[in-house]
Amino acid sequence: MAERMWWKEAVVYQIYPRSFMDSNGDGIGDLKGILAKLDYLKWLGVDVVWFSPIYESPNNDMGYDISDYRSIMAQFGTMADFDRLLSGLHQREMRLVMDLVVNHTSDEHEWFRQARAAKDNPYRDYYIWRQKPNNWSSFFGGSAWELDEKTNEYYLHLFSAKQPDLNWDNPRVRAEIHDLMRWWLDKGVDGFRMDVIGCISKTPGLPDAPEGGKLAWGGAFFLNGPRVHEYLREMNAEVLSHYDVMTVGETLSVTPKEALEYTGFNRAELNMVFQFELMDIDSGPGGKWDVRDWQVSEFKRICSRWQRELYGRGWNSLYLNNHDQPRMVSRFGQDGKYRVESAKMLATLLHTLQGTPFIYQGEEIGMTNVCFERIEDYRDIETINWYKEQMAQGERPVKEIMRSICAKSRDNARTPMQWSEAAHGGFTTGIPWLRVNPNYRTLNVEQERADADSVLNYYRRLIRFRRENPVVVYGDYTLLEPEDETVYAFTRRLGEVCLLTVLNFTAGEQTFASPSGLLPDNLRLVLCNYAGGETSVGPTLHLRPYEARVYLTA
Ligand code: TEU
Ligand code: CA
Repeated sequence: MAERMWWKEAVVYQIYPRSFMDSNGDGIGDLKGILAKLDYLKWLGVDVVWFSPIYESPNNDMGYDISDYRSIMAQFGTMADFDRLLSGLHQREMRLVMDLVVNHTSDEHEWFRQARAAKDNPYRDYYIWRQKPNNWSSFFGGSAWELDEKTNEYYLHLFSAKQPDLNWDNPRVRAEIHDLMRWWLDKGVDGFRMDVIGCISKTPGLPDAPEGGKLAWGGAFFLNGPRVHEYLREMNAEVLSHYDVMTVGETLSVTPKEALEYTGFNRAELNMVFQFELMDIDSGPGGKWDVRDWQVSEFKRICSRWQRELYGRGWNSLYLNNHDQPRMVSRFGQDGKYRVESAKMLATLLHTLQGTPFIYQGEEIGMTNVCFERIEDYRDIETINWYKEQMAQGERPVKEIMRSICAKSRDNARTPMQWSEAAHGGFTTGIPWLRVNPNYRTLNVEQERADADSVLNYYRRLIRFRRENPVVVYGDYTLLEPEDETVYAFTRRLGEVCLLTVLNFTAGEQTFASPSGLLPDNLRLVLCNYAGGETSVGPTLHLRPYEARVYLTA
């Protein structure tokens, strides 16, 4: 059994502060709003809360463009509000993980203001400058280079032009980052989620991407780059190892083998990373907007590879959605007739795989994608840029463009939290910065709290179940029937204890031939998203649409 650690046993809840709870009617979620909901989080049973960025920011990318790492965004509140929030969490025995966005800053950060002022400014080398851009495209469309008129050179921005990349090869930059991390840790925060941390080391010389025309994807030269592990080991030695914290790195396009280089128990880098293989399952060759069908066997293959390859050597993070992804129930389940059943089925997967589960706000009530009809209703820079680019190219009908946006826009996840059937879901008394999903009247926290069979109360049960059964945290993993295209079934074992999860991934009834010979005969049903099912494991299981069952040795 792996060494016991609090962050392995924890369930994490991600808050997107802008959309969680507005306390003063300006339509923007804030820290006082979160403070008012701490008892809700405690009631739900989560152990750790992660805040998407709350630092001072011009909000070009909704807080992922930071202009001051040591102050709170005025729209969200004050440092005093933050201190109250941190102690409120700690009093309730919950911990706080902050978002650390240090691949880039805002162009309004003091370092960049200085850097762009003159070529010989001492901050110039905090960023990455070239007389001529290379051919890399940015994540948010267009070139990854912007001409800065004053000094007539280009700076690198892997994201928007208002997010210049920091130069991690400069030891002064690294020291500054270590300092600001210590500053938050000394305040008492319990760890960091590290934004695109796999992008911090760029290949020297910044070579052109070989294929493609004028602009091309340069990922090979900055994803898991040459010095990334050196920088993380240094960060660990300088900062992290001096505190009892958890860390999770966002690493685009990592394989399990690469993930072990970040999270291996003997590596002294990070505790876990977010992988994207599962998130890419419905993306075609044209990237995320090129939506394609996916197969249950493929879904199982991806999950199982991560389960097997990290077991005993590193640690998995588990997530099915976040602030950048569509709502899991709309994407992997069904948000119509079987919304409740399929949300619970996916929740069962999230809470019984090996790894630390991350719940994204609203997931626990089964919130769905939104699909605004008009582009004007979207706020996300990635969505808006892509829309403009597509319209300018004029190759795709607008209907088709909007269909992709409906399926994949990040705003699907960012519509305000649905607390009650009051106007705007009880999120604000004013006009929300992003429209609330119109289904809030029948889909909200208040209703689900009162309903014993709700998605919300099912999440509570799952969280408690995980806490009470170490096999869920530390047990090994075996996939059953890999080729079955309808059912995902697996076992977890720890010593004599065996857990069996069986999930129907379809809207039809299915039968599942259980390899009963391979299973202990004292398995008893402990969790199910339907009432009145088979309580023991016979040779054939009859599953209702999106049925989820968990059995445990008696
Ligand atoms: O996301 C990294 C990232 O690559 C995403 O932009 C992703 O490609 C896209 O959202 C898929 O739709 C992180 C943050 O989570 C995201 O919110 C930020 O916009 C981005 O970094 C820049 O900081
Ligand atoms: Ca507010």
